[in-house]
Amino acid sequence: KGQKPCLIWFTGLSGSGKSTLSNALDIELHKRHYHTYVLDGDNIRHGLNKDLSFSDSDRIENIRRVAEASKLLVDAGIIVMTAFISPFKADREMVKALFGEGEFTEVFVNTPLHICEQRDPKGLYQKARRGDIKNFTGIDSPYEPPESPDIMVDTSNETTEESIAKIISYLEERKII
Ligand code: GGZ
Repeated sequence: KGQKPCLIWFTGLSGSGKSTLSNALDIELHKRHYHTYVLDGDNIRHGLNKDLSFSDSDRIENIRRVAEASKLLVDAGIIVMTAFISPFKADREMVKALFGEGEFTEVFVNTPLHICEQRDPKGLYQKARRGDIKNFTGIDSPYEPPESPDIMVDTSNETTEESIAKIISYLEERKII
């Protein structure tokens, strides 16, 4: 199968839809017989990175390790998708710099904060508003939006299928898939 191993990096707030989209894209690419893997909080923050908190410096280290792990998987020939808030522009640029031309695609999941906060599937925003959780992204910890993402989606005004179609067209146009 003519697959170009690469990294598809989702960035956005908690509750923006990064995990949903990366998992839906994973299913779509599997159907097309590509070898893929998704890295997200569930398989990274509970394992490799379980020693890390949500301080600025630990978020930086979280993203650095995710980038290095992604690089190994891409070297092994896999299409990797990652779903981390990755709030800092400098860290996302560091990730991009680890990869060659055309090997890195940044997807900005630009769902507005008020929608993420309404969804609040784990009740974390409510806890953050009450002060029960400190350094919560969008509440008392910054999110630096990408200025020129390769792809921008907003799960509050498009369906998962529409967002996935956008990403698939981009990958096809660039001959990544
Ligand atoms: C942001 C937090 C925090 C704080 C716990 N700030 O919606 P979720 O629950 O499942 O996704 C969030 C996840 C964010 O981890 P990342 O590794 O993606 O963050 S970063 O890229 O900034 O390192 C949220 C949960 O962890 N969570 N505390 N204080 N999100």
